[in-house]
Amino acid sequence: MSTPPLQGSLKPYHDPDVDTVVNGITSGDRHMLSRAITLIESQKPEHERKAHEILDRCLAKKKPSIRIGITGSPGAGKSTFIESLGELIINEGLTLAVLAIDPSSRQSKGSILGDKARMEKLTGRKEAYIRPTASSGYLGGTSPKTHEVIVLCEAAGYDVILVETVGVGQSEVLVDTMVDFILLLMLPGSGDELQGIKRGIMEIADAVAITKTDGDQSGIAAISRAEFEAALRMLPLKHAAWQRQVILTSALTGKGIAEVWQNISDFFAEMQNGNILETRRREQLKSLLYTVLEEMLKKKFLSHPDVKASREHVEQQVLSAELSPFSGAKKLIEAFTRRQ
Ligand SMILES: Nc1nc2c(ncn2[C@@H]2O[C@H](COP(=O)(O)OP(=O)(O)O)[C@@H](O)[C@H]2O)c(=O)[nH]1
Ligand SMILES: [Mg+2]
Repeated sequence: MSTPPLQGSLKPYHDPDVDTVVNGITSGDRHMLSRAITLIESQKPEHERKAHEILDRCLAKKKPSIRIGITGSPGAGKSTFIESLGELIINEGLTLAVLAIDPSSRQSKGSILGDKARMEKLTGRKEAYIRPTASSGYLGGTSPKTHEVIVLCEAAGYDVILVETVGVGQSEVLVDTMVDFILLLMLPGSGDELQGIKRGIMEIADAVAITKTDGDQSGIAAISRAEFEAALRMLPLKHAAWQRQVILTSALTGKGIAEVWQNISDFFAEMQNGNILETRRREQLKSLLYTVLEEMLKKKFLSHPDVKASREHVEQQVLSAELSPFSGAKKLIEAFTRRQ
């Protein structure tokens, strides 16, 4: 005697199949979109498998979007700025997905200053979808998985995707392989940061917005603007056809927000000439392919039983100068390739 297939009737509710999720996403069901993103972010192999099936199906369905990265130090005003820019974008009749940095996450360096980062105004709008990014193991709120989340949001039909990230080394390089336009937010009076780490971030920025230029910050903001303009002139152009602007803004008063949006619109108009955007997106995909491949290989390598077994011993040999780091690495590679 066989038992009736009870499981089949329960499954769709608890664990929707790939078809249900994909159809949900493309018909604008936010709940399905959120579920798919959770699967993408999961470390469990069975979730990963399903996530990639969903993702591959969504790739064919994604619609063209404007992808914008918003980067800057914690407290620079990114979340507040996104809320202000986001409202403007929605009022233009566009829909918006925000991949935000979770303010409660210390690892992704969310602002400790504020719950403003929760973006209450945007959260209440049906045209906006806000998702805090889980960036396990990554600084700055961006990981290679962010790209996958972007693809899902595009399949869901969002016109504009805003990615909030903290400018720290690896994260801004990574975000540059995922978005079309990077807006760097800087506080007034932060011109002295130009010498150090911020230089690298300046190089990948397509525009700089000086934030919080309200109240008594106006004087110092003008000086900052001149400093940033001078610094940008020293850098090679990122795109031959694009001169970066420095814009004074305040999310509090709304100053400069329309100017930023105009600048972004001009950029897209310029980049659509001669297919620059399309060519760049292809290069980005290639670069991402190798980033992900590197990650996968590393994971596979470090979890290989023979590598695991000899790793500590080789490490000791290197530390006691019995082996050079080069020979040590070679020995581990040999352990890895001996038995696949
Ligand atoms: N005066 C002023 N304060 C702002 C402005 N934008 C943000 N802030 C404040 O700066 C703090 C950090 O902002 P937040 O958006 O969380 O920064 P994030 O860490 O870069 O996302 C909060 O206390 C905000 O209220 C602005 O335009 N003017
Ligand atoms: Mg924030």
